[in-house]
Amino acid sequence: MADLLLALDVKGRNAAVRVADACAGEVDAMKIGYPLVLSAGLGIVKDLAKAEIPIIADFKVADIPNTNSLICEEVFGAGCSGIITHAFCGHDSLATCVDAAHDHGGVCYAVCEMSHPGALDFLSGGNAEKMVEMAKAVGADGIIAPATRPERVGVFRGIIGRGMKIYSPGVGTQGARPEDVKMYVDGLIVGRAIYEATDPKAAAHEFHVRSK
Ligand code: OMP
Repeated sequence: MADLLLALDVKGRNAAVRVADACAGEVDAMKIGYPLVLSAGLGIVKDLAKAEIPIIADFKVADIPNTNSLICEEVFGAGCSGIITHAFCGHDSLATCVDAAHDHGGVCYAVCEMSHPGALDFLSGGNAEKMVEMAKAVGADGIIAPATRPERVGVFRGIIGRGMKIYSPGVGTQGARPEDVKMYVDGLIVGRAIYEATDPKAAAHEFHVRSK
């Protein structure tokens, strides 16, 4: 069964804590990113700790190694257990994040192909495959790959084998279905279809069941 990773893209502390508490027991991890951290501050990591759900920081880190390193220090110092970075900045930028994560006992996932249509405007023609190879070479714990293109996730799984994780966004509001991609992935990333639901816990439960 694929894990369920809640993308907590709500704004403000109260909304975040309400959704996180409601979903406790139904999600395996939570992902926080710019919408929540810019509105509530990085202290939100401590505010969410009560839900006892591992927190992954999705800052899609994309800078030179030194800046990436500074970002990672803040993320892991705040109490996050993982970080999501872009892969396209190259091996040294990505390796810095992987090493920082491992130094803190955390994990690093590299975005190798995105889920929206425009993702293919520039990063096509075999570049995603090269990023997946690079992520494997520098010891990343896993990759982010699009549920909106299940056949591509299958290709990436073929490259990395079962030694690395694949987490996949795009199910729910972006139109993909868990049933089409669950065989390739270790986890599904779901945001709006859960946090905008009238009953977020019930919505999370349904995704859990459908990812079995
Ligand atoms: P929903 O579309 O609301 O389910 O949210 C999807 C979540 O996954 C958001 O937090 C996005 O930022 C994130 N995401 C994508 O949607 N597509 C990608 O290619 C990569 C990510 C990601 O890195 O998590």
